[in-house]
Amino acid sequence: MKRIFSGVQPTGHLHLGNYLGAIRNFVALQHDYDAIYCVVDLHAITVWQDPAQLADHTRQVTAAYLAAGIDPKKCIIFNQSRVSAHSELAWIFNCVARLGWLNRMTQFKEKAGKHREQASAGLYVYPTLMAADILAYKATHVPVGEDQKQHLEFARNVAQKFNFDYHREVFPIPEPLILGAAARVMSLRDGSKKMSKSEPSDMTRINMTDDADTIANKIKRATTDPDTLPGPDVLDDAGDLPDETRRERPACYNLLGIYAALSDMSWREVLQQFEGQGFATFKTTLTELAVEKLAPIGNEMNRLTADPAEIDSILREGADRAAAIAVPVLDEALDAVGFLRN
Ligand code: AQP
Repeated sequence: MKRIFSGVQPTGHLHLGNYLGAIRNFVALQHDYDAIYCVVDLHAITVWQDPAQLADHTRQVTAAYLAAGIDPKKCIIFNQSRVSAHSELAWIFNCVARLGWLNRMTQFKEKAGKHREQASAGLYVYPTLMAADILAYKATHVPVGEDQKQHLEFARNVAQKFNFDYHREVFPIPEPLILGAAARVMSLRDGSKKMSKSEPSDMTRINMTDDADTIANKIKRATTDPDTLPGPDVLDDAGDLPDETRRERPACYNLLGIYAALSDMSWREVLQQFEGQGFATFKTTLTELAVEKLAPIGNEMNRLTADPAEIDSILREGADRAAAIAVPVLDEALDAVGFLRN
């Protein structure tokens, strides 16, 4: 049986990047895999989260999963903190993983920034918790974008070392599921920064729950440059956009990339369609498409979160189903380590 595990952190307003880079893929994968989709609230608190908002953000991620089309009967949807096997296994993995492995993690360096001494210890050991998330379910595959490849490699190393150290094949080695050229959506105000939930300015992102007027206003005010839109001659022989070309006009290619992802068109088709046009016309067409694709999802998210009883019951039931898989796996690990348990 092929099983995937993936998650989204409840750290703020979900945006177009979360949808195109993650949630939309989750919807597609549920048909081919035994899928477990988690709202990773333990990961979220590696950076300060306001307790008054954490529950609402957790419900918002759940609402996004459901509104985008994830079927809670087919998949398991739950919030991580309810299944304590994640934390218990993570502690064991803290003792299996080596400091040298953690020191190499680029995401810690990026997120901790210049104030490394002030970062939480949780942020530093984030990869061991992620390894526990995946391995507690013996997931065979993990959908990963570029930014998570290193963490998956870490989880594979943890699984291998645990099996070796304790002389038992408890954990299968999970494989990455590379999702084609995943859209990396950048900030609307700065094409060199990724669109992000925790960025203070709301104008940098299109939220999944933004209404049509808000989407139109944000796209209208999105940063552009003075040139007209490029044609397909900027692509390489394989039809891809070279990184150095993207860096020359990051805001322009970000908007075109969003259009390509939302319309399911190739770069070539999009560039052919808009070659030589000004940004004003293109932005109007992009707004229409974004509203068409996002409004039904946003409306359903608003309906679900207005009365959270349905969400709460899906999360409760999902946690029971998740624990039914994770607890026996944790037991195997505890036995392998040699803890006295009877
Ligand atoms: N801008 C993005 N473009 C494409 N994919 C993105 N993802 C996030 N931002 C973009 C994907 O969304 C999933 C969930 O991410 P996460 O909640 O684990 O946190 P993140 O990657 O750190 O996302 P954010 O939105 O930037 O949150 P904050 O601000 O809290 O750090 C992942 O699959 C991610 O690749």
